[in-house]
Amino acid sequence: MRLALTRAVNRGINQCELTHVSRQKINIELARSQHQVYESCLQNLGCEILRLPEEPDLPDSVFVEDTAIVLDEIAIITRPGAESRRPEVKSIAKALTPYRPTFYIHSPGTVDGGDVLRIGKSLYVGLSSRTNPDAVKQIANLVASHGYKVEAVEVRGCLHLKSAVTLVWEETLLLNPSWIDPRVFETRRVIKIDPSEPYAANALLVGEKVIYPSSFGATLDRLQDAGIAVVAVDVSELQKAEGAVTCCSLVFNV
Ligand code: CIR
Repeated sequence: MRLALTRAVNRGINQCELTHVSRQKINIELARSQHQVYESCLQNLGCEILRLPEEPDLPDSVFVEDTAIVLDEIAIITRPGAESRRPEVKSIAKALTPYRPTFYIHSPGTVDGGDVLRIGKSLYVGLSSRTNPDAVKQIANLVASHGYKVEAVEVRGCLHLKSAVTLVWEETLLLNPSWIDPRVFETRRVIKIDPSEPYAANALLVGEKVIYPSSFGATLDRLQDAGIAVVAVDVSELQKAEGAVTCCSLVFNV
């Protein structure tokens, strides 16, 4: 069975962290209904939803991806780069414990799950404003015995590695070349985002389809032209919080 761990949109999301986008008012009701449609898409793609209750005091807590790295063998509970987000991990660790042995990233390491891209047995970890080399070392130690190769990747211009590149099919990446050097992934097929849509590289591959923001029409056309099956969702309100489609779930097999 495939499980998608999510968390309800927080009523204080207007106080969320912002790094590269300027603050715009988020309509909470609309954000909630968009989030529900996103969950329905996950369900339609075969996921059972495990939705955690709202965390009223944690504005960014809908973005569960940043709190854990869930592999087939273990779960690594992160130490998010933004201090305001660190309390988010407690309930996530509790929710993951029945499914995986859990391990923690310790100070001075910081890492957001949005910076970790898994491709088979390779973990690419973005060095961003949220993720530091100490955390990369800790991750490498935790996964070494499970056969993973860990590679640190310089991230520039955007929040997370997965703002710049995501997997949209086997060996196929969707990538913004202004933010990430495609040569890091030289053996793989690369689809470049449309340059008019810099935030368009974040897609969520679930099984054989990709959940993708409907706002990036030009890149969506590129994906479809490349033979990628796309399920488009409107996540405009979550985008105002600098979130997108990978960040609102942790998808794993149980
Ligand atoms: C933050 O700055 O942490 C949140 N406002 C957005 C996090 C988005 N996370 C992600 O893309 N993995």
